[in-house]
Amino acid sequence: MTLTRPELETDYTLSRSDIAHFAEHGFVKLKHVLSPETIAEYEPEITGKVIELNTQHLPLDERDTYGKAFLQVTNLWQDSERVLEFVSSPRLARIAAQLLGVQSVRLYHDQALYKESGGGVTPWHADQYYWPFSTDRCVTIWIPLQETPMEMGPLSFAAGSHTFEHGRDLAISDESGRVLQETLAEQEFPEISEPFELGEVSYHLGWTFHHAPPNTTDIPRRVMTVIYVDAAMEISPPVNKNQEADLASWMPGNQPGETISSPLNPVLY
Ligand SMILES: O=C(O)CCC(=O)C(=O)O
Repeated sequence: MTLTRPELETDYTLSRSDIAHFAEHGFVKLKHVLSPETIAEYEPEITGKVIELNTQHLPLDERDTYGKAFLQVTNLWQDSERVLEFVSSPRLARIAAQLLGVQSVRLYHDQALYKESGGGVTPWHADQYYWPFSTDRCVTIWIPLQETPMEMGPLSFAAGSHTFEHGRDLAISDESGRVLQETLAEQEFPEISEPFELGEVSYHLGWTFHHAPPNTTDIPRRVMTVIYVDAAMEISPPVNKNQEADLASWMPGNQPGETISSPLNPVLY
């Protein structure tokens, strides 16, 4: 495929300290991964697809906490060649493979997470609660499509919490927010809550606890995410209804015990 922006294909130089930071803290923030030009080229297509495919039409004050946190639109790549270009970027996938320390990564799925103006907190949680995977080698890239100051709700992390097992059974909810706020503070995991520059992205492991503040600005917080898994990942038996739903939606035709191989999970690097 020929990309409109060659930047999506070229290598990003990850330093040893970036890789060490990710291993130690379960996440890393990286500046200048995408240029303002690349973001400007893909943001309108991603935003257009979010508007077209969004199914959440309730006013904010009639939604639950999860519903207030963001508009969530998944696998945009299936609806847009342009989004497919962005999501299948070798530059972004190679960073994922290097951070995970694996030879090759597959796409698990993508999702746009748009925190509307007035949108609420994203409660504390770990993503892998939702995913039936046999190892922890899975990672999300969080890509803000604008500069993201604190008031807009940047993603924030409990540094080092990827090895902490308490609370891994909690879905995103008021309860996960309350319980984890208390437990993570007791454990003294430092909370890293900082703005994102334009072009800065984060990568976090499936078990790293994270949350985000509300968006108190009058501009929507536009974010694209891509989830990568070790290409050799074996599917584990689902341990909750959400994992059953994820297996059916994101790995159609695959069964527990198999290595991921569905048509929705191409190798990206
Ligand atoms: O964008 C957000 O507010 C939450 C994002 C998140 O939880 C994730 O990307 O795993």
